[in-house]
Amino acid sequence: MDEIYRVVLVHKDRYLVRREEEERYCVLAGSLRFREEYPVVGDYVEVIANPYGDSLIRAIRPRRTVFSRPDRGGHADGYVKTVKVQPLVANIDYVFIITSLNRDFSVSRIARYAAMAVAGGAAPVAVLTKADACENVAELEAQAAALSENLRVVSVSAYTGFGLERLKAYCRPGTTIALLGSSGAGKSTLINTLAGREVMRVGEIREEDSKGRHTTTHRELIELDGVAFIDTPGLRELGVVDAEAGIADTFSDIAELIGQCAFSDCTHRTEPGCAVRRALESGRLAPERWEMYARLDRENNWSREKKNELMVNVAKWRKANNRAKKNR
Ligand SMILES: Nc1nc2c(ncn2[C@@H]2O[C@H](COP(=O)(O)OP(=O)(O)OP(=O)(O)O)[C@@H](O)[C@H]2O)c(=O)[nH]1
Ligand SMILES: [Mg+2]
Ligand SMILES: [Zn+2]
Repeated sequence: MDEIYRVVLVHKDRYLVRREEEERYCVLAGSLRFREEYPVVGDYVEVIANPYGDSLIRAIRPRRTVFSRPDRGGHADGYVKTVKVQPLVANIDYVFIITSLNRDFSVSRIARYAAMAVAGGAAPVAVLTKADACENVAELEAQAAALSENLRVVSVSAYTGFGLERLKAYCRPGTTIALLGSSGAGKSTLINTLAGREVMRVGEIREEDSKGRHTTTHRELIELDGVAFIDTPGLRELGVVDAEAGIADTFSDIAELIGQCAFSDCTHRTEPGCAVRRALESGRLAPERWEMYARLDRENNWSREKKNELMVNVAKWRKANNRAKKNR
């Protein structure tokens, strides 16, 4: 009989899975490997238990939500051949976008995470950390809140406990919360604070640029009082892919304007009846905001093209492979 477990940690090709208190290590069934279907932390999987060694993951349950990123195969912008969609965590309710209230604070970065969270079906919450070390918390909080009417914003300090009560409103039993953001933003510290003990290792940040040193190296699911938290290693940068809905939801005001343009394929440059231009000229839409949107939109389109190239390549390969088989 197959049992349903949840993936809590991935170690190369071994998976630590948990069901209630019971944990076991698993490997993937050949059929999954063949189809290149790899479980991620947060996935529910069907397991054939083996009392003598590694158990077997036979199938991945359909994902309710997912947080993904574009994988550019390690290439720099100009050299990217193809973009793949890489799921990082699955079946999450909230994405806590962990951003420190220091030099590392960036609204456009929050926008990327928010767009990708919504794109995968999860609700984004901007969690602004280290409020104790910041003199203009209210100002930065207002900047983050102005990003999107669909984004919730909470400032916290793990040191003083400031804001933690507001954060606990999201931590209902049965909820899964992924903590994502740059290295050194305080993801692991926050989990430790919520746990009231050290469950995750915490690292120092460099004074000169407020950046962290990638202390957390694996994505890991930790359960605290029925709430599943997924700690993740800091991401250097987050691209966008398949994010149309997420971008439109984050910039709902701009999506609405675009819907009012006279031409459905308006490029918002010189066309008559462009609602975006009108809003920019009247000052109703700030140019920085438009630029932030436009950059994400361009990047998302670029990812889509690169992704399609990948599909074309796979199709070509299949065709060639079939031809070779026939000729054999
Ligand atoms: N002043 C202040 N510092 C904090 C707070 N929370 C975390 N820090 C510090 O920030 C540094 C980085 O914290 P971590 O929790 O390791 O950061 P992380 O996001 O898990 O980093 P990675 O695991 O590398 O992705 C540590 O030196 C923490 O002590 C806070 O609320 N206030
Ligand atoms: Mg960490
Ligand atoms: Zn227009």
